[in-house]
Amino acid sequence: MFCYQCEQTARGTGCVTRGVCGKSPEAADLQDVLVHAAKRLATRYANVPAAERPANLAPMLEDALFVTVTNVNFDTASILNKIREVVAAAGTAADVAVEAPEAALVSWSRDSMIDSRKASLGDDVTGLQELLLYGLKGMAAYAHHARQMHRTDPVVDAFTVEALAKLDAGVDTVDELLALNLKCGEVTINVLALLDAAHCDTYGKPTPTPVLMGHVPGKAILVSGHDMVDLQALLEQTEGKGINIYTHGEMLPAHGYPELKKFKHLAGHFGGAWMLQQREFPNFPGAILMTTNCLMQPFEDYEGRLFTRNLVAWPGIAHIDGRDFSAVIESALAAPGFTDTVKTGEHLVGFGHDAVLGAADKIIGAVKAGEIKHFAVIGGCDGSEGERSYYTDLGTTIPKDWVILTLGCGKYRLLGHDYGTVAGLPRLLDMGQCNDSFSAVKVALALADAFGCTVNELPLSIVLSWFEQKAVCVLLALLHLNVKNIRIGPRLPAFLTPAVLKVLVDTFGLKPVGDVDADLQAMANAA
Ligand code: FSO
Ligand code: SF4
Repeated sequence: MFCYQCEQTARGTGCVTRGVCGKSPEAADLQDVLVHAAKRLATRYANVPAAERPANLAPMLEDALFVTVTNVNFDTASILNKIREVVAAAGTAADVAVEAPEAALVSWSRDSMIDSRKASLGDDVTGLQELLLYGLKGMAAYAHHARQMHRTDPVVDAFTVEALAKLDAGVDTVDELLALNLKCGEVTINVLALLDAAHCDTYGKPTPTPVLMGHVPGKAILVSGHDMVDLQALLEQTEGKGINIYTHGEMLPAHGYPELKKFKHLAGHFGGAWMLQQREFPNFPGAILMTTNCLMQPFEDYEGRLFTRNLVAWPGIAHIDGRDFSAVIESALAAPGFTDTVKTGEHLVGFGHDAVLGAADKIIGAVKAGEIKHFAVIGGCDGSEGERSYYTDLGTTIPKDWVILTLGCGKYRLLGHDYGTVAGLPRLLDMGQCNDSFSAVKVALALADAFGCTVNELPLSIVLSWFEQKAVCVLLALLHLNVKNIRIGPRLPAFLTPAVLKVLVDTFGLKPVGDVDADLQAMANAA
């Protein structure tokens, strides 16, 4: 195996024996075959007019890519099924045997491919090809969510086919690859807008809502991941059954949606970000449902109460096809449930673009009066490295007249601190999941409009914490919008070479996070 697609990659260079994430070499190699098959499938239809392509082409490509995103699917049997499906659809275009795609590993492996690509194309081109592939994976994950809510966009579907086919053809010029990466960012904005509209139309616009961080007595189900439709179905199926539903990780923002918070048994939130699950899940006395990433290797003390859904899978863990959650409910009823009440705090969610822009006059007035000096967007993914304390230190050091906008599971680095208020507004505004970075973009564009300037001229700094491929597509989206001086950390992507980084630094002022005080000073000076 060789994998360097996420931030926690081994030694900062690549996982070669087993993923730091727990991915086995067999699963890693099969994921590479799946990506390869997806590229071949895209090639088969690249020259077919969009209207004549099979209806299942775009969802099949999306799912194939989403399966290979970090912390989604670790199950070789499930990945093999996907390979067979994609290879069958690719027909003769695929050079992988339908009956035994494992055999493809003998002649085709990512190891040799990366090495031979590096040897023939150079590190820069290979790195840019990978950047595009990972951007596509992230975009596919969000497109999958939108599709679950029956929202699709032909531009997104067409770009997925076009970009995968280009990668299959070995697109090899730095300029073309940079353009394709920025195009991936542009199309990501379409996807984020689609998903935002799907969530807001279906569940109502998020409104500021305090969430109990803790639990109350009673049977319990914990829902993790990003899939609101799964959560809604579970809330409906558990109504009146004496089971409380708790959110975990990226499900926290669900409490802000009117059509979800109306369920009285959506009782609170349990735990911190994804990487704490092996420590926290043993203490959850109920069933646990992983709707999407981030899944870690399950421990014995909760694996019997753990369920995966949709594309998420771990060998031997019960998987739910469709949205009949009877097995999860039975498991919750059989488990002891909570016997006490614990309240570790309260967290305010629900500051989507509508809620923030609803206070636009107040915000603009406060900026003009000098009460609000700066906006800092601090968000993205969380992860387990100690260096991520940078984000906590940054959030708690930021001057009292700065407003902090946060989103994604990176927000957990900021929770547990009283940020107070500024100009009558909470200083920490939780905009939602990582996909709600669309809200941050909308707010930034609206502020720029109100002040008659560009986003880069606003007193606004963006500090991203990245971990997996969804963060890659969000970064590409911001670069497409020509947002400059984004700080990114805790480490730079292993697949970006110094030369490619130099292009990003020279063109966009992209910079790694550094020392908190020096970074704050630089942000203040840039405003
Ligand atoms: Fe986090 Fe995981 Fe939402 Fe990612 S839970 S790390 S960017 O999958 O998707 O923010
Ligand atoms: Fe390693 Fe990340 Fe790949 Fe897992 S996804 S194998 S941790 S680089």
